[in-house]
Amino acid sequence: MASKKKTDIALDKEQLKASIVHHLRSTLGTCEEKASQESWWKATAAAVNEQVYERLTRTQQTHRKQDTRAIHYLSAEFLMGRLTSNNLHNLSLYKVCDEALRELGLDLADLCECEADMALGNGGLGRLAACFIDSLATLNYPAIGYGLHYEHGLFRQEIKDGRQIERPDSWREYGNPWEICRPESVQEIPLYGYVETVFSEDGSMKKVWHAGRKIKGVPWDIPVVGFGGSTVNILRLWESRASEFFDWDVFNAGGYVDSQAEKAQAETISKVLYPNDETEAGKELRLIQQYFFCACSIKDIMRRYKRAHGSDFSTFASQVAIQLNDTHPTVAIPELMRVLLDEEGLNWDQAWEICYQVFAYTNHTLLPEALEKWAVYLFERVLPRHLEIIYEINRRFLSEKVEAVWPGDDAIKAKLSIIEEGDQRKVRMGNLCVIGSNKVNGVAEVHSRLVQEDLFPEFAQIWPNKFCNVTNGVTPRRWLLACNPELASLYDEVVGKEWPLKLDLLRGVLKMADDKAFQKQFMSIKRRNKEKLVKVIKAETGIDVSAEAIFDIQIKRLHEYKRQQLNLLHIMALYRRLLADPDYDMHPRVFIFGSKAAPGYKLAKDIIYAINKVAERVNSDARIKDKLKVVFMPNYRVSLAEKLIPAADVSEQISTAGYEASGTGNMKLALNGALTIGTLDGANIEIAEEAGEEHCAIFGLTVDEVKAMKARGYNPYDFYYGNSEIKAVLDWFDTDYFTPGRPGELSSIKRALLEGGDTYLALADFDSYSEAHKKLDAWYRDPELWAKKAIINSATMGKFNSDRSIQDYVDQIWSLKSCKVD
Ligand code: 26Q
Repeated sequence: MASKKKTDIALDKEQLKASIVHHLRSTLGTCEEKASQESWWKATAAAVNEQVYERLTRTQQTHRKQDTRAIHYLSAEFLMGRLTSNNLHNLSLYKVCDEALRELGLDLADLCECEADMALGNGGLGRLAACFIDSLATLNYPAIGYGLHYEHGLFRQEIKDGRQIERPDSWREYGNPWEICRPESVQEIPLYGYVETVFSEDGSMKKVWHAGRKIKGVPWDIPVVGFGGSTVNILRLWESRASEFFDWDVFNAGGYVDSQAEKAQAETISKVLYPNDETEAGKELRLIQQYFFCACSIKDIMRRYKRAHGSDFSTFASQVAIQLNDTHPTVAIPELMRVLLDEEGLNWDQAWEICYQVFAYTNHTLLPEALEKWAVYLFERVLPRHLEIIYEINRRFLSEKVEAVWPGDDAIKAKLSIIEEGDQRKVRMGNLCVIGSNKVNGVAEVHSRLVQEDLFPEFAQIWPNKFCNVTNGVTPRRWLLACNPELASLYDEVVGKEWPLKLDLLRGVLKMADDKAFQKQFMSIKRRNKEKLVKVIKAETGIDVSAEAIFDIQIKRLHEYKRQQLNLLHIMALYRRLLADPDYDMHPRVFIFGSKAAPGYKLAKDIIYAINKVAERVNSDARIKDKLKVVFMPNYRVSLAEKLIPAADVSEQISTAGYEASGTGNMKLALNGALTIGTLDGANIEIAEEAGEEHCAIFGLTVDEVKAMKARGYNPYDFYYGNSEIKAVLDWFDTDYFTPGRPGELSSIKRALLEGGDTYLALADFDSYSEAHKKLDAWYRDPELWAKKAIINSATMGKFNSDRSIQDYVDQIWSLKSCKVD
């Protein structure tokens, strides 16, 4: 700080102004007269960081002094988005900073726009991890997030002639003020090579892994500021570098160019995030990424433990909890075994007991193609010692656990084995996770039930108490307080300012749901949020939409099971109805999509193309008098979600029942006053329970009905020939109505729904979806009824605070103690 002494923790406007100007000059090397917005933003971040670092140091001192048990959250993805406004809010500095900057002639919201999103994740799973570390810090739990410091996050999406183009994301090209490099905590990670069995004179045997390569792991710490600001935890992301040792060897041998190639190879590991959100055929680089960040993290955990406890591992499991965010970090299990056995000299039983106590696993998907498997030959080449350890884990599991329950049953053994036999033998990471963890959880009630009953039924029979549920949540600080400031201050007035910590307090708003004046206030906030979005839509797409219309929003990754194609079919049906009957009675609607497709997922990209082509045709058709508009917002990401969600009237949550593990966008949208049109899937079920099913537009087959229909043998042609509207809409895809002069460009969608068998039952749910939309339309035309339902939805979302999820993890799985930092 420029003027006051460094340890001052509260900050007033004048101090903040002075600090920002000080950093503009001495950190950014510029001055008020010529500084760019970018420099002002970085100077502001630097001023805020003075507060952050002070609290970070205090947090670490407190945790070290009290030698607390901590949770280590391992995740290949952390979808953090922007940090500036979040950090200011969590430090209670947003308002002061806003005023300080205004007096300097600047606008805080504009400066926040300078920040690139930290898009180190694909979607739900990565964003969940980000909400969870926010909640952990807010609740003062000792916690650290571990992941990969990708140079390029999720690709930037451009839309060219209606098609998705992927461009590299370079979030830190011009520096990121929120990360701190920690060279003092670098790790060295072995890869490849072979395992030697060494016998010592006393007859004991030891395994020595002679690595073929070594990679350096450089940690970057992102401070995670809890709401209220007392605890600042860290997110530690590992960047891969060439190890100097190896470079030097090659270099001395005259291989300067080769050494550069080796360097490039090493740096490839953390170069880019895999953009697939459900599947990816076993790529070597992906396995190395996973091992790299897990091995760095385990070494880091070991170092910290040994600093406090030396080589006495008897308290390791009471100090360390490790959560595996899906199967992506599974290799941490055999890695911890390897370290305990080969490096610390524990015997198998001691090492296994520790591992089993330490690990827990969260499952995020039931899709069979999303369950990770690695070819045994690949594993053997990259991680030879780990494969040996996995074989031994498997041998003991099959001969002790499985044999005890199903003696002599080889079929069951084959099914539960970590190794899948066949032409190509594979390591099943899901099975390894379940066997090596003391708890396994799903992410919504129905999902957790299916994890036990359909995905891992035999494991649940062996260990009935291992399986549990933790319903997902979202941080209300980012997803209401920061993104919807007007609604946030309205709630401050009604229920007081504690709701960002105790979201259940919003139920206090229920008493106002029938109050006409309150309804007006609530809906005028929605209206202003919509007007802001109208401008964003115009700027990003050139499309004119009216805030009078219903804003109907589907924002999520593009996947057949999420059924954007069902939404599109319905839009086309509406369009057809409007063309057939110019007086067709409906309130004007704007359908808004935001979605990225995995680059190799052909049909998903075709659906994006179809949405854009239908949009072009509909938006320019004067005959329908602006009753229908379709908008595809390019490059959907956290910072765009923050603009879309507060402006939504309708939230599309239309996955085939049994396929969406939970969903979290559904929670954010309802919290901001959108009504859900949704299936009884994932957390939709719990949302409808909280809000009351009568305040949602629930439609479609249930989980059991989906199963029954599939068991009977679902035939999409029954719906094609049995429903003239479905037939007409599907046949439209074969014409050139939306792609003038180029018929057939959209036919792949029709094909997938008919010849392809309509795996996700879009046609089966079409009618009931269409009826649900009619219901919403009727509700909207009664403004008081709509306002009441919107208020009730928002006011009843308290359960979906990620603080509640974290408390559930603490109570059921982690048993942590909250640790107040003075
Ligand atoms: C796997 C192998 C190779 C490459 C990539 C992947 C991969 C990457 C990301 C597989 C899955 C994911 C992400 C899954 C995901 O986001 N699942 C979502 O998790 C949310 C949080 O629990 C749920 O709300 C969603 O329902 C679920 O779809």
